[in-house]
Amino acid sequence: MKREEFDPKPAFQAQTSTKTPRKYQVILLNDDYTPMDFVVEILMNFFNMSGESSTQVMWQIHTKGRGKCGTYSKDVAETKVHLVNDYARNHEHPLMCIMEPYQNDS
Ligand code: TYC
Repeated sequence: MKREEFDPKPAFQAQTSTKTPRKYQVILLNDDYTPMDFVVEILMNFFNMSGESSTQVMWQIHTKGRGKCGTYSKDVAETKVHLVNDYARNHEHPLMCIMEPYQNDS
């Protein structure tokens, strides 16, 4: 091979990503049946909120239709969503927990 034909770049370059991984927001949705105390208990036990913050967030969900519980990595958000929905179903409440990609401006 002539010197000028030699391409020093490897055909495949190992991905050394410096991008920060996407975060996800865990959200609770309002419904007409889940008791308020149960929602406060969920916020305290699964999202480590104080009694006061839990009560505020519960009221926000009750009046606005939805509320943020926290922002986590994908794995942690998925786990929280599963744990909360399973816990609610085991107690026969229709409470819905979902996750959404975190938007910086939201
Ligand atoms: N709206 C429910 C009620 O009046 C309370 C509630 C709050 C339910 C928050 C779900 O995510 C929720 N009992």
